[in-house]
Amino acid sequence: MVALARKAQPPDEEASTFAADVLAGLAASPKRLAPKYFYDDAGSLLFERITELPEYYPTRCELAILRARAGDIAQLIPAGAALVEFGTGSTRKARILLRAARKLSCYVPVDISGDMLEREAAELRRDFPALPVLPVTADFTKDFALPDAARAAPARVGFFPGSTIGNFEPHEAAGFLAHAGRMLGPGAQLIVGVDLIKSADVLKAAYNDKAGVTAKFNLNLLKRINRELAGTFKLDTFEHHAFYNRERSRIEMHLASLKRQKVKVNGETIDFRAGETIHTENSYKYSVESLAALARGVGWQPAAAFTDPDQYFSIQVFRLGEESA
Ligand code: AVI
Repeated sequence: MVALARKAQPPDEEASTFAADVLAGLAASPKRLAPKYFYDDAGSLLFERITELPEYYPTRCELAILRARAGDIAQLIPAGAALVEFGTGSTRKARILLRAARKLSCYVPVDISGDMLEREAAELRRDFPALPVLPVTADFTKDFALPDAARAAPARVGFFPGSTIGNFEPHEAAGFLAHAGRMLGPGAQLIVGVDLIKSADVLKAAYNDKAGVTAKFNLNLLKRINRELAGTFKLDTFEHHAFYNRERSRIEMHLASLKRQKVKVNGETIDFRAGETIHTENSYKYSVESLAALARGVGWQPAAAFTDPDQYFSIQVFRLGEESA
């Protein structure tokens, strides 16, 4: 599903980047692994299961906002604009916008996973026969070439749902927003789905589900290292930890070693103290204002913000350029 900042590179290079990143992360203090590595095939399926969990509200809330407010969002989109989705996994959310915004000139889903993109594009073409669907296989965090039709459109509107922005460090999130502005160009808009700051109990429950799917998702990273990098992690000696760091407005996910132990990865030995953790993910939560401040800092002006009745999640629309008086 989410292809967080993965590299568009040949499989061999991708494998050696994974190996180098894992070894560097496990040699660091504190130990860390990048969340982009969660999403192998098994991890992507586990994430899909997470989105259906009763405790995991973000996907449900975002879909509800999109369904309720697609007409309002569509009204903000200039006629003839190209819709560019950054990191499209499934097109489920885009479809809601596409149904409401009938005057788009084309839809450009961008993702690292070309196979999935082509499958989704074929289905979309069947369901929206009048809409040119122009997939681009690329790492959406890096520069990529937009199709001619999107470049020729009177404006480009970015779509970045799923609170994927929350998995970036704030400086990376600002960097991504600036990059999106450069890619989309003058007159652009950006529609961003962002999880909101809320009660720690609701947040903690969402990342510590009773069925243990999030724990499996987290531990799957060690399984992946065992499989792809000759790792010797014993999964029953590591435990999923997820907690809310209030000062930094983020859920942190860690894998804690239940004992002192040595683990091998690609022939290198890594020592763990009992209780030592590998930090695997941050999921930052924003307020409407704090995201707007970040976006303003790199040239975007807030145009609208939509939330669900509980104010759990938001869809925020930004425009490039001067703030209107
Ligand atoms: C993809 N991303 C927005 C999810 C999140 O909530 O930060 C990933 C996730 N991690 C644990 N559960 C879901």
